Amino acid sequence: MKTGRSDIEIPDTGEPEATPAWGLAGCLGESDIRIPHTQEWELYHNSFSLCSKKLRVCLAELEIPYRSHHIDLIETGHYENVGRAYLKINPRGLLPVLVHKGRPIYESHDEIVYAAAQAGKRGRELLPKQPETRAVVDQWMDCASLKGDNPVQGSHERAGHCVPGLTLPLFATMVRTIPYREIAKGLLTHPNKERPMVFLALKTLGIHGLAGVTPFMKLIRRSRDDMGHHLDALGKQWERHGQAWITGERFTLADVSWVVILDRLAEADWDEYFWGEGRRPAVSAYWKRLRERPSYGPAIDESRGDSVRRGMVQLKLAKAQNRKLRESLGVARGRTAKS
Ligand SMILES: N[C@@H](CCC(=O)N[C@@H](CS)C(=O)NCC(=O)O)C(=O)O
Repeated sequence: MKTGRSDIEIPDTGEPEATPAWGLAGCLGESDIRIPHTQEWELYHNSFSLCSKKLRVCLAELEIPYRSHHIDLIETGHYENVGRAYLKINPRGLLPVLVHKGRPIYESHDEIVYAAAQAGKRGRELLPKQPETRAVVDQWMDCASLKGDNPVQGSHERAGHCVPGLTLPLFATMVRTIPYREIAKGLLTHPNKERPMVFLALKTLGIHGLAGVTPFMKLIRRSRDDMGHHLDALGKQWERHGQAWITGERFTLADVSWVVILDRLAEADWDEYFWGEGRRPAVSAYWKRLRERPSYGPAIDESRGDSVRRGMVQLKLAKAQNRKLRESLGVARGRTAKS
């Protein structure tokens, strides 16, 4: 598996071939897109992006080798995802995109199902056919997904939609060293201007200014409370079967979808709040098991770039120094999550 960077070079292929694609592309009328490729599987992804991590874990678990195209996001340096070259791969400027024999598959929850469906026996293990087990996989995969156009709406229904709000403090520390001119490029070219607007606001406010902005704080608190309910529900899975993984003894796509959620909570310094000091012991034990899987290191931990690591340190420091910030996030001493 190659995980290094690769600049995208997309030759002009003239008229696209009429080949159906999976995922949202079909709904958007982009189904004719064909991507020049040299390998059966290629992945356009970003080291920090939640949905990209899901694909890297999935492909590692399925033992599918792929050609890696690392695309920067503003959080990791600059808006490569809305540059001309990448918009030819995904006109919405979003990551990840899985390319199979030149066909792009969009939407990470569809991509992992597609990959498993192509992966023979190992694929059937990760995506069991047995209807009751499959229903459990679908339920937890869906809960961890980011669906629709508004990533911060629907946090009550899906843990995936709690993630952007809970990542705001980390975004604020990561964007600190990104020049304003890079964010301005996003304001000009991003298909969804709200996204660069949020980064502009976070850059201007800084982590210490975040606590004073009511709409941001409301979003964080709502995401935090909804995530708490999702984790409580997740913990109940182990009351049912007491085995290692979400559906029982087998690691499935449900676990692929959840390892990245728990990793982001840890990355954005929420792990102590949600499962520290004996809170949610089943979730805490599950998180430990997830980190022990051979896929976790290469697909997630070792791919974490310097910008993320720096942002994580800055965030802990800011919280240690700023009581108002801690109190606004609900993580001040004595105001921790319920057991
Ligand atoms: N529903 C999509 C969500 C894709 C998405 O929002 N990706 C984020 C990274 S996790 C992205 O590309 N953001 C780019 C930007 O906001 O500029 C999926 O599951 O693949």
